[in-house]
Amino acid sequence: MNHTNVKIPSDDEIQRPLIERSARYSRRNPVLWLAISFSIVFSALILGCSSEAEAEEPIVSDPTGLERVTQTLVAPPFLPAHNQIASEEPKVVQVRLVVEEKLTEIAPDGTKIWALTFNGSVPGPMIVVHQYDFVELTLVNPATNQLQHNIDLHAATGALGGGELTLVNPGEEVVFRFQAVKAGVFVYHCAPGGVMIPFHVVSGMNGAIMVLPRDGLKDAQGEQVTYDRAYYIGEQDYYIPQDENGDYKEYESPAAALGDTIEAMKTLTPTHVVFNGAVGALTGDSALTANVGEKVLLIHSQANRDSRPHLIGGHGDLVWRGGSFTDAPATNLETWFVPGGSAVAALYEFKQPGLYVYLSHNLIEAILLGAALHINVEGDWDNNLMEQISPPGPIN
Ligand SMILES: [Cu+2]
Repeated sequence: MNHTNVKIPSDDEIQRPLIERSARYSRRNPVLWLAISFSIVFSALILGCSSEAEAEEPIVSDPTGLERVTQTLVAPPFLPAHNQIASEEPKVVQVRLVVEEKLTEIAPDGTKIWALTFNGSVPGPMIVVHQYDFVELTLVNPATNQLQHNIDLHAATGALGGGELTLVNPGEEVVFRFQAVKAGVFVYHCAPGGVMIPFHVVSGMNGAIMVLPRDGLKDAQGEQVTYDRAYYIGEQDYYIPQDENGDYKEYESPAAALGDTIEAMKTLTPTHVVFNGAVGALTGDSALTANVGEKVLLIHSQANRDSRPHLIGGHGDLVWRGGSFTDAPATNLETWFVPGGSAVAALYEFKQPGLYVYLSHNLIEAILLGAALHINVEGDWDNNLMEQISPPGPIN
């Protein structure tokens, strides 16, 4: 990509409009801040609808004056420690993503890919902030890597979602800040230009960020709803080149894999579709866990391709279609849709114990290509909800 004719704003230029707007909403005026908070809560109570509160003037502060916190990112399917409801004014949340190019096994048969990763995992770690927080992201590209990388965050506004301001060569790091003005779950991914964009994304270089409303999630009636657990499921389509015998090929480096992989990608037919990086990554001992009576938030991202998750034996009690927390969630869905390039959140309260399968309800992709995981749920069985009246036996 030619970056020479793209004007990259100076730090001063980035800050100026924020500082100008901050005159009204400065943290240095706690009384005003309290009044704003009250007006949002009051609107939500009166109107019973978060979207009305969202229609308020955006809260913009001078980010340089705000409290700074560091978020320790963790590998999916887990989320970093976070509060569901923000009790204070917006913060500057510092996160660090280190790019790792690593030969990674993606299936039990030993198939390997040069995974291009944020922090070593496919998908990259979930970032969690609240609406109007500032995310200050350090992107590190160690000298041991071969390729140029960057990050395009769908939660960010302007400059290719950060892609123009974050391009780093091996041996460089960059610090980048954006304000999370939209509430929802959003994909982020590497987008270094040209064919490298899909190549990096289908090599694993994508993740998600959750931007919670400051006063938490709301159900379809606008009532506050909280979750007991949250898991992040990143769906990944891989296109592994095959030799003349149909065996998957292995390469010396990501650059060596590029040509053949591009040809495999052009078929638009993935060889693997997996959750969290590898076939069976979240099954057996690595299955997700929950208890009967717990509300579990499942955040599902797909950076490149459409998907249709389904929880066998359960439902999407609340599904934030398209990932937006500003809109009221859909209710009681059997299967929901994740458009390629997005993340979607679904909440389910488990009613029965057992080993649940959560999969793509393209069942070919689920069973033959890998898009399935297990959730091990403990608790008491409710015969009223389901019971075998008589066991299998001879036909009368
Ligand atoms: Cu990259």
